[in-house]
Amino acid sequence: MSRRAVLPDARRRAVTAVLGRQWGRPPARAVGAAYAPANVALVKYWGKRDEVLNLPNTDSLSLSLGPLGTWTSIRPSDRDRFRMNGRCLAANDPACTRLRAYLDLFRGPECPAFEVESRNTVPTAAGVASSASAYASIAIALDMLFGWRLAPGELSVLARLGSGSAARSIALGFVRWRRGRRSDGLDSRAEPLSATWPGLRVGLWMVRRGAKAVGSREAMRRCGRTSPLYAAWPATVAADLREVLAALRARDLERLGTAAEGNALAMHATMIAARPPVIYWTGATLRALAEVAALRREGVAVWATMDAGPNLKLLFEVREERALRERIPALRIVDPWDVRDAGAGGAEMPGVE
Ligand code: 2P0
Repeated sequence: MSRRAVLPDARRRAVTAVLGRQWGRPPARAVGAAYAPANVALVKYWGKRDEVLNLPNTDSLSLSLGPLGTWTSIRPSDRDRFRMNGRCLAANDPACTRLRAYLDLFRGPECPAFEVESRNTVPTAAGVASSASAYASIAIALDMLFGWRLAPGELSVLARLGSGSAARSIALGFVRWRRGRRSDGLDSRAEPLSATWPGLRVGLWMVRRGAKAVGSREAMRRCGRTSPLYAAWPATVAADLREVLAALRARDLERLGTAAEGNALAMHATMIAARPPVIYWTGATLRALAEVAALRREGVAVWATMDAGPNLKLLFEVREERALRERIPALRIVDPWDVRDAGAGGAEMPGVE
């Protein structure tokens, strides 16, 4: 194995060694099982200061998607077996390679391999990233399997080593992921905010299905290295973060929506200016954005955010549900605070009774 192949895991392993003082000990129980929600960023994570440890250039702030997420169970095994949504993952599947490398961090003599079963409650084609809820649920399930009893902030660090946005999926509601300053990233962790907003809803508006041409990892990297607009991104995030925090304190949807929508569009602007450009938008995306603006002109309080893809996530309050269902029949409406359908794993979520 080349030196280059070994080094990244050595750095991730150093982090797990600091976190858990008992790695390599046998599992504490036969199975660890947990649920974690997906999340939608209102202020986006876009660009890394460290690609191995998934350390971001800026803070970000998200809202978890309650019943949409991933339920994972993990058992010790003699060889790795990964099932996702009831199907065995092929050994050469990129998701399998990534998971195997992550689990390498936790193998020991008594636990050389793992049987992992994951079920997404997010429809695979819902335009919601599943790596966030997948790695958060895996981190929580491993904590339960090994009996580490890590604090939520430590679980966030562990989840981040699998996928950056997973750092935010270890809690429900509004979550802020702090960039941190340390090179080992131990201070780059997410924590739930005390703000709640029971009437707030998220609408998933799929305008196009199918795999994207450029993955978000590559898109982020390309923006950081080549986009002339990326230099302005950290200041944009700082201003939008202040706005969103103030909006949450005041429960001011217009302020929240304006900041979140502007932040998403600014992120896409950095992509469009990258060389070569990353353009996730289609004609349908632009028509949908125009429809959101038209709805606002008609007095419907709704704003859009978008991630690394062509689809929209709408932000609105429950009183607008009827108008939006009428105008956008395909809209899938999510109550971020409803975890009743999340499965028994909901009981494993920190902060969930
Ligand atoms: C976010 N996205 O804040 C941003 C907005 C996409 C657009 O986090 O490489 O899958 O695993 O750290 O977390 C998608 O990136 O990337 C993402 P990795 P991740 O939600």
